[in-house]
Amino acid sequence: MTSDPITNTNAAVIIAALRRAGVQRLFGMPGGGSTADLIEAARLGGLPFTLAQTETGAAFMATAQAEISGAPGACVATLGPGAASLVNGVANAMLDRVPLLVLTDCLPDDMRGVADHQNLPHDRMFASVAKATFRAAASDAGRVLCDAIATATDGRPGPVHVDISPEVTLHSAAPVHGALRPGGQSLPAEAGSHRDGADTRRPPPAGAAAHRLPAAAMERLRQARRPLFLVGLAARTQEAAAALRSIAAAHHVPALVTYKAKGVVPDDSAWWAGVLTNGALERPVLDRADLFVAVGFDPVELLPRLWTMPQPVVSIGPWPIRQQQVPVAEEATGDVPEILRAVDACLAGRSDWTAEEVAELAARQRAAMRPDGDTGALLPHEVVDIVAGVYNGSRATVDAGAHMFPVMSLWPAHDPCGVLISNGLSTMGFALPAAIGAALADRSRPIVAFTGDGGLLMCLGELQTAVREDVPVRIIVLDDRALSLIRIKQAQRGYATDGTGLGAMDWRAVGTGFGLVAHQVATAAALRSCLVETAAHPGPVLIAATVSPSTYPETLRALRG
Ligand SMILES: Cc1ncc(C[n+]2csc(CCOP(=O)(O)OP(=O)(O)O)c2C)c(N)n1
Repeated sequence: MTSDPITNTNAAVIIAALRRAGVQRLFGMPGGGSTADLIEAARLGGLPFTLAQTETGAAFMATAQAEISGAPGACVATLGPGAASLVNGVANAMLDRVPLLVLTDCLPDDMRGVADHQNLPHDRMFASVAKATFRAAASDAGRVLCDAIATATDGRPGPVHVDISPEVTLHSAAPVHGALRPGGQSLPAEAGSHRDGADTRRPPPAGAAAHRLPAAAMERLRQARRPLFLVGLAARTQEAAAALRSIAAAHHVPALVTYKAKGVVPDDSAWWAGVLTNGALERPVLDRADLFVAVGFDPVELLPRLWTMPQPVVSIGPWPIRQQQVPVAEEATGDVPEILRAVDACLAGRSDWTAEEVAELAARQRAAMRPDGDTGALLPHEVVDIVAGVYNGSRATVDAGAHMFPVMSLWPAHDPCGVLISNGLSTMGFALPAAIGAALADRSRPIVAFTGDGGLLMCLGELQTAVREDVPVRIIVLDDRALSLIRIKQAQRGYATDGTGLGAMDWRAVGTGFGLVAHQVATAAALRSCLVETAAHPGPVLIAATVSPSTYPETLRALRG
């Protein structure tokens, strides 16, 4: 005898499987079918649910939680339009290597191939942006969920889609027998196959031979006089960060960090040598190295340009990097901190790098991100410096656009995942929902969301989510009334600026209309005092800083050449 219609159904089993996998919260936009069953089962099963205003916003929120927790995220959407609206969020998880369970409603078996209304081929739709796509059956929903979770987390992490019809969610639960089958069952033909040859093998167990550095790599490390760490997204664990910091200090090995690896080696470390994008700004650092030790490095984070550096690359990561862009001389795959212990043992004493030299190289890069601009106007890098002065130590999220350049070079990150950014996909509309997802996982300190005005307009409805959930998010809008990054590219080609002007917005009215504490400022002094005044506010705050984009072209030139 059950006390409600959901207990002992597949919906409850699915929610229990998500909780066992470490999912902390479910995000989504429901439809009437299986999503309603899942939300009810989540309520009864102790998994909180947060309504987002778009499906992609829900995926970004879940992704942010997954990035900072290390456990998978999960989101739900209805069939047809809901699934279609999820695609950008799923693509982001794919290219940013984030384990994400994507659960969509679908037509029941007897209506597939019969009804056209809202009926899209979800499996083919998600095949290009997910590691795999599954369809749960009434008899094995629990098992399919376990398979989906294993596929999302095995090897190189990524999103996995599962179609679940209401006849499945409401069916009584079948017991789940047997072991998990990674990458397994019901991958419908090509839909479940891996789009780009992503390797889903589990890393070998600790201590296995594959954890040891190849002999040739050991020899290179022994010989290197100027080794340089290239730290990437898969090094974002406390253990890897601790190992890297200790080797850097003991052997004088500087580190370039990718956007997603900001904080693994903190910006205020003596061995922080800059940000790696495959652009021009970090080139003087690369040029002085004689060996690159890539740690958790995934070239998905690089600008799509040829890698022109002649030095050998030794790559260390939790999964093999399959790519053509950066030639890798030797590769060690497995437990990163353990492999780093072997690196530590190979490196001979202190390198030829000096702390003064690294400090000077880093200072030059920071100076290039603070060029002169319109006199009297508030400049983007001033905004970053002023916000950092008040929120130093906070986590930040960053959107795509020209404002991203000063933020990524100047924001002081202290911890792995201290900065969340969509870098593999580089999508707009990420910073606000990601900040909400992160704040829901950790309310202990405010989180700063840096966004352009264009990027915020793409996800404006999530201001309502921030208010409803009462999260301590500080939304800093770098308001330049334009899609500046694209406008610069128009100017470079001698084009007019059609299609990149946004016009003025009354951001204070927009923010207060949604129920936020909101301010619009145009000077450094006003920004500083408004940040200080609102710092203790427990809920969301929006501060639009009217900035001059006059520094962006020079910043972009310095960064990318
Ligand atoms: C979803 C999406 N659409 C389009 C783009 C291309 N794009 C990159 S930056 C940018 C302009 C961003 O404008 P804004 O948010 O105002 O930031 P700004 O460049 O002005 O700092 C555009 C359109 C993108 N990255 N993502």
